[in-house]
Amino acid sequence: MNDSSKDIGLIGLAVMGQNLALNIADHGFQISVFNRTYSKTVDFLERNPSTPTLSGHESLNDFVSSLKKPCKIIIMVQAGKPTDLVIESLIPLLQKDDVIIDGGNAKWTDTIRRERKLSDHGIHFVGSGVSGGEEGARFGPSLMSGGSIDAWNQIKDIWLSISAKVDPSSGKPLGGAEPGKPVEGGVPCAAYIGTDGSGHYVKMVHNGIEYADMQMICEAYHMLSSLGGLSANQIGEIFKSWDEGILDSFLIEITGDILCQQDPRSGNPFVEVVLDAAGQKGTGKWTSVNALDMGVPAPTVAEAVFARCLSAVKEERAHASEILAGVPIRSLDCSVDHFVESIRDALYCSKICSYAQGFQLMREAQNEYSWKLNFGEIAQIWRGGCIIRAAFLQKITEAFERNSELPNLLLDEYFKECISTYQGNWREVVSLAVNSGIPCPTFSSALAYYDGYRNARLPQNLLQAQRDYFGAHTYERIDEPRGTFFHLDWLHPDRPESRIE
Ligand code: NBP
Repeated sequence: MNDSSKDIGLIGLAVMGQNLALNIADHGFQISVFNRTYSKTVDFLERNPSTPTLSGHESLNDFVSSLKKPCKIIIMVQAGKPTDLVIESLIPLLQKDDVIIDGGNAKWTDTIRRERKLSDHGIHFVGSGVSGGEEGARFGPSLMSGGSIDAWNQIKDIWLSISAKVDPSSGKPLGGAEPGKPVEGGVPCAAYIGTDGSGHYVKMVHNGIEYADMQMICEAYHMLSSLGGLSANQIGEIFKSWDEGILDSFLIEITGDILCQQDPRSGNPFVEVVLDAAGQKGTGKWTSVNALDMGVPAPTVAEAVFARCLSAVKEERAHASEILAGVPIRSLDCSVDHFVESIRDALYCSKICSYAQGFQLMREAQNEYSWKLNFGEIAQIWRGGCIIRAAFLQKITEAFERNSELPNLLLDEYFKECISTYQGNWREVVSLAVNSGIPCPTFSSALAYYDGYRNARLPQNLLQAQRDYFGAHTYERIDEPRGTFFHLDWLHPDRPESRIE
């Protein structure tokens, strides 16, 4: 029925699109859906007969005609070329002030390009990061939207309704939603991030931080197992207890469940039958490449990406393991309880550093792209729905409430105190791992970042001298104003240096 009565349309009925459509319908909005392969639309509608607010169309024309004006259309298809193809097919059917929302994992630079192109047609474009995977899409994702404020105002009611919610006083996620029974009340985990690609940029940094969080957890598991001699089940119980404290988070919670799971086939711990070769879809790499492009130190995210790459060359590693020597595993010179506590402290300190890097990256990006980001609010909307949801994010919101211009999270009073208290254990854990030949790339890179950031003088004085020696790249002096450059004639180093204007 093409009566132009639907509140919103959605294109792309794979897992994310289907779940988001049901979530929107649950909240009482009338929604039309469209999929390139029509049989999937039919199948989807047949599986959800008791959702009266949902309808589907075989032709794109009929789909667009079914929407209230100005039309609002969410695209949930593969990022990249498929997204461009869908946008191209929509342009002739849309009118001025209509809104296209891309909920896929688009690269922020693509979103900037698409927004510019569509604005030439008078069509609004919102690049909205959707976090939380399938479950988030179904029961409440975290939504990070970038685009014009006019476009945001058009979609705001729907976005705030369908997003995850957190308790306003504790900041804890309000969960427990069931199909057809959305969570009532709470603070929505959806916000207007800024113009053009800002929403997708923030979603990308979120994913980069997620890579680091996951790798840190793996390193903790590796050390508890190899150095602590603990079984998967014992480590699972430790993670469950950690979920009650400062590390309280979705990833810690699911790690506890995973480690306590038995393999139904062999009866062994499930985690031990899973091959140690990680995959990746690219957002961690984008974050790291962008950090390198902008010259922002985000080594912990990059190490997490490289750790996946190193894991992926499984056969090569197996071969090398028969050739390359290591060192014996050291035995603990403390109680297992103290060791477990030290790993927890090291994990927390490393996590603080990787978030500090992520927020520094966003700070630099806002200058690069003239965005105005609200960092406290970004941490707040990550509290629910997201894979990285964690109690710890409330501390980040509070840090930016104390000082919205905070240059680095490490300088906030709370985080400064945490690291000051826990760093002894962090250093012990890293040194024990290094001395036992156990790789801990994110724990150790976070520690190097911390030590680098807190040192007023680093050895790059020598590096600048080397650069001047072989390439006449010049150097600044500690006894001259910044921005004044010199070069020494290294063939005649006794001659006075030249000042480079
Ligand atoms: P996929 O990324 O697997 O995309 C499949 C959908 O794209 C299908 O509906 C397919 O239609 C449609 N599609 C393709 Br492919 N090419 C198309 C084209 N040229 N024209 C129209 N439709 C086309 O689906 P997903 O896993 O649901 O993810 C959707 C988006 O959400 C992606 O950008 C993804 O990165 C993002 N995302 C995913 C997750 C997650 O946990 N999976 C989380 C957050 C964000 P067809 O049925 O005709 O083939």
